[in-house]
Amino acid sequence: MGVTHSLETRKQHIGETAMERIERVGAAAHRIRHHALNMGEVQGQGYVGQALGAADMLAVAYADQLRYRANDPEWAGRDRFLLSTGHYAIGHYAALAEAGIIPVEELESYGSDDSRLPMSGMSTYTPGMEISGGSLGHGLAIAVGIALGLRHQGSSARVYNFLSDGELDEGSTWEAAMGAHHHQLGNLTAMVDINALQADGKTDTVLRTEPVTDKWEAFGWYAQRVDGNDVGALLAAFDNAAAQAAAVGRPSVVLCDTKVGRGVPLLEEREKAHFMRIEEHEWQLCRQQLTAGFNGKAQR
Ligand SMILES: Cc1ncc(C[n+]2csc(CCOP(=O)(O)OP(=O)(O)O)c2C)c(N)n1
Ligand SMILES: [Mg+2]
Repeated sequence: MGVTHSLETRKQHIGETAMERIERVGAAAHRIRHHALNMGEVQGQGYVGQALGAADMLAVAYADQLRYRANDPEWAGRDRFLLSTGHYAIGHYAALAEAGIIPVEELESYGSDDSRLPMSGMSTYTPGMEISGGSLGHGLAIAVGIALGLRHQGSSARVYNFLSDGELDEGSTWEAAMGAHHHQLGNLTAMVDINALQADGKTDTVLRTEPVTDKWEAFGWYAQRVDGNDVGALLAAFDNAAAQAAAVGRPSVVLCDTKVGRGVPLLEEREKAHFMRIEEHEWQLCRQQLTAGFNGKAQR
């Protein structure tokens, strides 16, 4: 089921074992984290913690689930990945580089004048960036419209909307959720990065949105909550979501609990984690910690 769903990217992986699949996607997540650190270093600061936290979600999307053509990002049959959270662009660029949609060397231009990679994601600048999503809470409504449109066209393409937990504060997100259920959009999957953080502090101190799984279910969605830094759990959840969509045609959401700065202990412990300033001498240490953690895990 997962194989036909993402035929375009996964055909070369038919026959791999479940463990090989997890290792392949885990390695992609690791490269995404390295790309994000390298980009962050260009500016000395940025939304690096979110990119590290969401790298496993992004890897599952781009290295496994999404159907796309790297050399033809506007191919009509592509699955659409909509980044609502424009400030997560650094993580998205890292994933687009991993996917081969933008060259890895171009990441160095992140946030610079004349770059195709501005600090907040903009669709007119970057191949593979479907929407300009910095105004939080609009992505899901756009995703609903695109999913409806694709269905009217008879397309088998799917729509994925990447949201943050801060976007669950927005009424527009829940209006869109109702619309998706009303139209029985089985071609729509939302993935929410629950990193328990917002610009103003911890999510439960800004606005208590829990219990989020119950809320999505009450809105008619097929909801699953997983450890968003566990590649195996994420793959299983996305496979379930696709199967559920095919069986009963309702939208699905994967609620992903993640850790800001994941993989770099120095950054996992930062107090001010929404927008990180990282000293010049710390970047190399971050890369070393990331590599050491990944190699340690690979040996276990
Ligand atoms: C509609 C809207 N309101 C406020 C902002 C300002 N803003 C930018 S990022 C952010 C934090 C939102 O929470 P989340 O996306 O969960 O933050 P993170 O996990 O990245 O810290 C806010 C309030 C915005 N971009 N759009
Ligand atoms: Mg958050």
